[in-house]
This record gives sequence, structure tokens and C-alpha cells, in this order.
Amino acid sequence: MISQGIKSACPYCGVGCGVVTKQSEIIGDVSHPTNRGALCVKGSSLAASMSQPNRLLYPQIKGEVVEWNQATSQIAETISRVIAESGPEAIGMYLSGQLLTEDYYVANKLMKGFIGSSHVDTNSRLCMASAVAAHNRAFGEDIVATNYSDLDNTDLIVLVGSNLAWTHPIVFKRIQQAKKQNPLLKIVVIDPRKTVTAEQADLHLALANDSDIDIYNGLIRYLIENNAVDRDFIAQVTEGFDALQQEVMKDKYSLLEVSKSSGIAIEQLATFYQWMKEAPRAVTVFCQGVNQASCGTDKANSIINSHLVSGKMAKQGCGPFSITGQPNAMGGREVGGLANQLAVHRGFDDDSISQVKAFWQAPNIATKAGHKAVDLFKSVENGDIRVLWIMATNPVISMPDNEQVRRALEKCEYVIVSDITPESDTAAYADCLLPAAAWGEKSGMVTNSERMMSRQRAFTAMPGEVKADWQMICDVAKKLGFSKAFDYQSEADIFREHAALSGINNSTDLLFDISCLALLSDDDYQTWQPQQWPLSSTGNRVFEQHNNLPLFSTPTRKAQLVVTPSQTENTSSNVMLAQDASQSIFWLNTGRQRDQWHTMTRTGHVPVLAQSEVEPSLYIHPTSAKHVGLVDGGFVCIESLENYQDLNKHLARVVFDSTLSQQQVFMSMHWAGKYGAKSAINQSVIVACDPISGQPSFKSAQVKLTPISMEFHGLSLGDIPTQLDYEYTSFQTYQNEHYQHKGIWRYAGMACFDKTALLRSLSVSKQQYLLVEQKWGFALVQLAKVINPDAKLNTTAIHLFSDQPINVDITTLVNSVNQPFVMTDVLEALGCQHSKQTLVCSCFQITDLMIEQAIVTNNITLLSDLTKQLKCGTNCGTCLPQVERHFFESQQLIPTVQL
Ligand SMILES: Nc1nc2c(c(=O)[nH]1)N[C@H]1C(S)=C(S)[C@@H](COP(=O)(O)OP(=O)(O)OC[C@H]3O[C@@H](n4cnc5c(=O)[nH]c(N)nc54)[C@H](O)[C@@H]3O)O[C@H]1N2
Ligand SMILES: Nc1nc2c(c(=O)[nH]1)N[C@H]1C(S)=C(S)[C@@H](COP(=O)(O)OP(=O)(O)OC[C@H]3O[C@@H](n4cnc5c(=O)[nH]c(N)nc54)[C@H](O)[C@@H]3O)O[C@H]1N2
Ligand code: SF4
Ligand SMILES: [Mo]
Repeated sequence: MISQGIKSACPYCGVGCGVVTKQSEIIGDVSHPTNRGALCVKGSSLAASMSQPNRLLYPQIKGEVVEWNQATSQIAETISRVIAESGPEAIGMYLSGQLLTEDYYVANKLMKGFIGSSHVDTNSRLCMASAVAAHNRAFGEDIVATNYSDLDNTDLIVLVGSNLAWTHPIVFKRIQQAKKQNPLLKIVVIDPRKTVTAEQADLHLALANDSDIDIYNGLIRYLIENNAVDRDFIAQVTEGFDALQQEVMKDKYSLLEVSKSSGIAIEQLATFYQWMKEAPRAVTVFCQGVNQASCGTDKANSIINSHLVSGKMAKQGCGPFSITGQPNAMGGREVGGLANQLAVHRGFDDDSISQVKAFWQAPNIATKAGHKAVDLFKSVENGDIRVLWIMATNPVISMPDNEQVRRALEKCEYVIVSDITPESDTAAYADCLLPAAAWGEKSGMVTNSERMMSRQRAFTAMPGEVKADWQMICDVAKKLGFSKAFDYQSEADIFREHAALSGINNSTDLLFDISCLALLSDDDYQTWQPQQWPLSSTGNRVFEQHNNLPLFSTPTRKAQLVVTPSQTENTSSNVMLAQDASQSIFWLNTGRQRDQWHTMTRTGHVPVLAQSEVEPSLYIHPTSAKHVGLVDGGFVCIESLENYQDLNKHLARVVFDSTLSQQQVFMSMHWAGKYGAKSAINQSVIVACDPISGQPSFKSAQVKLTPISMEFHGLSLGDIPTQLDYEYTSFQTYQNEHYQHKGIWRYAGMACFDKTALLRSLSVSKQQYLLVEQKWGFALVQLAKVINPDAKLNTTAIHLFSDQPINVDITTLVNSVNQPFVMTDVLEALGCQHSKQTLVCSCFQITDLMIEQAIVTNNITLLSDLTKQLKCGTNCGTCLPQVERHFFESQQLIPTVQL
């Protein structure tokens, strides 16, 4: 039962859109300043995502359901015993930017103040750590320097390492609207791939791996040489210009040399530099193509440098904009959830330690930074950390070198996992599995990319015995003897304390101070309207202005220009790839698809979201593919060059993509759990971390590709016939009015195709199954009952097996299941080799075939008529370039209309 009219915030990306409940739907909140009612396809599918096929409802110890009391007692006893034996540093926690501020606050307080271990890190280490480190170096504090409104009114928007159209669609929509309002607005995309975002740019710089710093140092050099730096701004509010100038004047940053190291044509580079020089205002949005690099912190600082030297900073329409990934990545940074922060933007200096200790009345305050994520799991493996509590993250899939994480968790004495489903790959390693309240059932605060604090509100009852994460942490804390410090009655209690703690920044130049909310009433917390910090009277623009110049949070109040030397020689795959005579080594770039969220636990079961990438796919340029013997639709083995125990590899389906450069391949990070854990990307991603931020360079793995020929291919609709143990398996949720089964399994094996053995292993009895021989293999039609012995049959599942890749039209096949049909229909469905339809618009479920048919049938000659008729591209707008492409392609097929 959903309570009506409840306002909350979308639990996916860091855009932070407002939503509201309406009947059984969840729709965009028109009063929320971030999205004004708009939602992307993930946000629009929230109601569907809430029907989790397998919710975790009760605490479990070693797989047995237990009472909460037993679970929390065992956790507290284990923690106490291990502390007594090995000290507090043997306890670790691994948190998530998907926790609410209140959950995050109590977890951090318990670990750093009461248990006395700073080995508490978060998946934000994989996500925002480089941006955090860069902000700290440049501004003296982790501050995102811009607001969304800066995108509405500017002259140039540069998107670096960000596929915004897919990953932050509602912010991208805002940019599309700004462009419509002001056609002179220029958009530049710096990304090695021609993404849907890049397709919509005025200029796309398809750079070589990690050559961003070269491009930015080259830009600064160009601005200096062309007298386009803001000398007054540099002198008055920055430090370090001379050293930076010395670096960028080196030969390697000339236009010619940067063109060589980045692989971008001189004219394109010069155009970008000229636009940056001429634009009175510019915003640079950056995300994982910048952060997830072994030089990620330097990349981010090189971008910030360009804004500081050109004075395009701290004013309307200007600034570097590190856009956050997870819904509460920013809230986690506010409470100090990273292992190298203590709390509220404070580190481990003496002052901070004593102030936080006094505020918390902490008996065991941690006094030095703890292990960052990758080191945390190494410490677990080597036995230094003996108890690990993992909350709201799935590191077995999302951390680099999955095998190492598995080894660590297997070896760890006591693993606690809090999750909403027992199906997360990490839950399988839990000694104690705790059922967490999910989005819609829990309440708290989240902060989005532009520091906007919004409420998530519960609108449905908690099922089973689930508890909010903060509640379970407090239950354990109380059993550890810290009753007074963790005796909160509500989220509001915790939020007030967090706000009050930020008051220790009052006497400093730090901007994060929300202590004016320390006395917020329960009512005010309940009715909270989105508000951006700083909450001060000077408005919500960060960096207070003094004589029209910004003041930063550094001791001198000046921003720091950081020398960021080029790393292409060390990090670029070009060098290594150039030495690869066999040319079977590739630069593996990884990232996101439009319609899935991370490890799929919250989106994999939603049919609408499962259609754009239906199985684990490796994208590769056709020329490179041919060179290594890969065929479109075939299988590839992706193997890390550091494959120690023949474990760091996995299989995926090959998809040709001629927009990629020839040395680069791409795969999404999502495949996990039953959907395709065998093809999880990070099994073969063993990469270096940024030495400053500790963030893994997920975008720069080097891999060997080998074609795999399968002897056996299978595709099943409906319940899977047997335990699948083939080399390759994947699952796609699929549902329509005729087909109410779970979905489509695709599998393939290397063992010889033996029909008799297969039938035996499936324990097929002749009464239940119908065997249909085809020229490409055979099909098993699983019959529920015979309706009419003469002709009409009812099926519950169809299994296809072949020694050839199976290429049938799924829509036709699915439509033939679960309805009575005559045998010839089955044959038609099985034999059909229609060209595959590709989903173009997820919001309205429009495929390329539907677009073509609409154009031909209705003789459509205007793009606007097409979008009006099919609605494709009219919701979030991210598919517009594809719609346009299909429209123009099909226009060439239709004879020109004579007027
Ligand atoms: N649909 C969807 N949206 C999401 C998420 C999701 O799971 N699904 N997750 C959210 C989260 S947590 C995050 S962190 C964000 C991430 O959002 P993004 O950072 O936009 O997404 P990614 O696909 O990880 O990577 C962005 C781009 O970096 C490029 N890149 C790779 N190497 C380089 C390089 O050397 N230089 C440059 N300039 N670019 C490079 C890649 O080609 C890729 O297109 O998305 C958020 N939004
Ligand atoms: N190769 C590669 N790897 C990457 C990346 C990449 O670009 N390439 N990106 C990295 C980035 S930026 C990120 S952010 C990470 C994301 O990686 P993860 O954080 O591991 O991914 P999620 O699937 O979001 O995991 C969240 C888990 O929390 C559970 N959950 C959901 N709601 C709640 C709740 O309210 N309480 C609790 N306790 N649990 C809940 C979910 O079921 C799920 O198991 O992946 C990183 N890994
Ligand atoms: S843009 Fe992000 S926050 Fe907004 S609806 Fe989509 S996923 Fe949710
Ligand atoms: Mo992220």
C-alpha cells in the first residue's frame, strides 16, 4: 500500500530528482527545483523496481533465519572479542554513497569515535575520491564549485569523461534546453568514445586514454601565449601560477605535441582552445573519465587550473563541476565517510581530533587515516582486518580484481552484510546477513551534486523484519556499551546532531557548516523543502565574495594552482599497445549503460530496463575484431594481463562498434548476480590506483582478447530446465501480456553438443515436452497441458539448443508462449530469422523497426511528426540523436515528397 502525495528523492543518480507518489505510480515532483517534474527512464520505472523478486526480510546467521536480537548480539560479541584480541584496527566497515546521511553519520561515528578504527571506507572511493582530493588541494575544502543553474546561462559547456545523456539525463536535458534557448551556446565533449552525449556536441575530442592532462596543460599554455589568462584574478585569488606556467611551457604541451599524445587533430584542439579563450563564461562538467584514472586527481586539478587562470570561476555560468554519481555521494562526504576524513570536512589534524572527540564524547577516537577501499580489502585478505561490515554496496562485483575481493571475504573471520536482497553477490559471503529497509520504506536526507539537501521519505510499510541501516548500527552500538551516544529516537535526532557537529567549522574558513539546523524541529524535518548549502545569507553560491573576488577555504584564502605533469608516458595504453606485435592486447574502457543501475540488484528485474543491453557485451571496432578473429555475435574471452591463477578472465558476447578507436574496447560494469556474474567486468580489471586519492583506474585496464568458439548454444524462455553450469550464462528479465514467466536465459558451452546427454540431464519426459527438429538445431517446447489433442497446445516454456548461435526474434517467440497455438505457429516462431529489433526509446518502448514502420506507413517527412506520433524522445530526451539518425536514414529510402 503506497501512501499518497508523499514527496521523496529518486534513489539513483546524483542529479537528485524529486518524486511524488500518485496512486500506484511514482512520478516527477513539479515543485522540486532540480527536475521540475521530469524523470529519466530509471526514475520513471521506480514503481516497477520496488517489486523485488527476492527481498531479504529476516536476519540470517550462516543462512539460517534468526531473531534480530541474536544477530546483533553475535555481531557485538564478535567485535568486542576481536578488539580485545587484536585491537580496534581489526574491525573494518565498507559503506556506500547510497546510504542516507543519517545512516552514514552513525556508521562513521561508531567506527571512528567509539570502536576507534578509521578503517571505514566507502564505494565513493571508486567514484568521487579523485574529485574530493582535487577540491581539497585547490580550494582547501571538498567543495563542488558550481550550481545546476550555471548550466542554464553560459557560453560554453565542456563535458570531460562524462556520458551525461545516459548517466545524468535530467541535467543533460537542462543543457539541451539551454542550447535551444541560446543556439550560440557551444558544447564540447572530451571522451574516447563517441557516446550519445558526444553525438550531440558541437565538438567531440576523442582522446587517447588518460591524455586529459596534456589537453588541459596545452590549453593553459595556449591561453598564456594568447594573452587570454586573467592576470588580475590570478594575482589576487590564486597561488602557484609561476610553477604552473613553467610546467605548461614545456615543449610537450605545444599544440603539435598535445595533438600527438592525445591523438586529436590539431584543428580540433585549436578550435576547443579558441572557444575556451573567447567564451566569456564556461562550465566544465567532469565525471568518471576523469576520476577513475591513476592520475585522476591531477586530471581534476588540471581542469580546475584552467578555470582559475581564465578567471572563469565562482561566478554565474562559470566553474569546474564535478558531478556526483550516487544519490548521496555528497552526503557521505559531508559526514566524513571516507577513511582519510574524520567528520564534517575535517581530517586527522590535532584540532579536528580534539574537537570531534569532545563533541561526540568519544572514548576511542581514531587518530589517523584508515585504509582506502583497495587496501582495506587487502588487509582483510592478509588477516589484519578480522571483522568487516559491508553496507549498501556489492564489492564482489564493483571492486577491481573481483577474485581478490572474493578471496578476502572467504578468508575473513566474520563478514556482516546489510542489503535489501540475498541475491547480491556479496551477500553470499556473509556470516551475518542483515535485512535493510529499502527506498520507499526508509527516511532521511540526501545531498545531490549541487549540494541540494532533499528528503527521502517513507511511503510504504517495512516488510518482514527489515530495519533502517542507522537503526541496526545503533542496535549493535548499544550492545557494545555505547547506549547513551547511540540512543536516537528518529532520523531527525541524528540529523540535528550531524548539523550541530558541523558547527565546529564555525571558527574556521570551511564552508560546510549547517549548524543553523541543529535545532530543526521534528515538524520542520518532516516538511523539509530542498535547500542548498551554504545556507548563509550570501546565497547559495560557494566561495564568499570579498570586493567581488572569491575567498577560498585555504589558510591564505587563495585557491591553489597545482602543477599537474603529463602522465601519458606512464599511463597511456598507447605505449604498451604500440609494443604489442600480435595486436591482441587492448585498452579496456568500462562504464555505464543508460538503463541499468550498477550491479543490477535494483534494475535487473524491471523488464523495461532490461531491453537495451540484453546480455554481457564487449564492444569492439570491426577491423580490430577481424584482426583477432572475433565475429559479431560470437564469444570473446577477456583476460587481464595480470592473470595470476587463470581466474582473472571472463566471457562476453562480441558486438561490433565502428565508432570506437581500434585499440579500445568497451564493456559495461553492470553484469552481476543471476543476470551475468560470470561475465562481471572487474574479474579482468586489475588496475593501478591514483596515488593521491586511492581511486582505481577502472577506465584503463589492459586486456588480451581471444575468440572462443562454443560447441553448444542455448536459449530458454521461462523456467530454466536445469541448473545452468555452462561457460557462459546470462538472464534477461522479459515480461509482456502473453508471457508472464521470469525471462530469457542465454547460455553457451564448450562441451560437444550431445542431444541425448542433454535430454537426459534435463530429465525430460516425453509427455511434457515436444521435440521440434530444426535445420539449425532443435527446440524443446514444454507443454503445460494439451488443450485440444488435435491441434491446440499450451506451452510454459521453450528451450532452443543448437551448435550454431541462436538468432531468433525474441518478440515473436515470446508472443507464442503461454497462449494456445497450433503447431505451425511454433515452427514459424522458431524458424523466424527477422532482423533483430533494437530498442531506441526506453521511456516509450519504441524500437528502430517501429520507427521505420511509422515513417513508411504514414509517409512521415518531418522529424517532429514522428516524435509527436510515437512520442519517442519526448520524455527524458536522451535517445533523440538515435531517433534522428533513424529518421534521416529512412528518409533516404522514401522518394522525395513533391509539394
Ligand atoms: N544509467 C546509469 N546512470 C548512472 C549510474 C548507473 O549505474 N547507470 N551510476 C551513477 C554513478 S555512481 C556514477 S559515478 C556516474 C558515472 O557517470 P559517467 O562518468 O558519465 O559514466 P561512465 O560510463 O562511468 O564514464 C564516463 C565516460 O568516461 C569515458 N572515459 C574513459 N576513459 C577516459 C579518459 O581517459 N578521458 C576521458 N575524458 N574520458 C574517458 C568513457 O568512455 C565514458 O563514456 O553515473 C551515475 N549515473
Ligand atoms: N569496471 C568498473 N567498475 C566500477 C565502476 C566503473 O565505472 N567501471 N564504477 C564504480 C562506481 S563509480 C561505483 S559508485 C560503484 C558502484 O558499485 P556498488 O555500490 O557495489 O553497486 P550497487 O549495485 O549500487 O550496490 C548497492 C548494494 O546495496 C543494496 N541496497 C540497496 N538499497 C539499500 C539500502 O537501503 N540499504 C542497504 N544496506 N543496502 C541497499 C543493493 O541491493 C546492492 O547490493 O562501482 C564501481 N565499479
Ligand atoms: S536523472 Fe538521476 S535522479 Fe533524476 S530520475 Fe534519472 S536516475 Fe533519478
Ligand atoms: Mo559512482
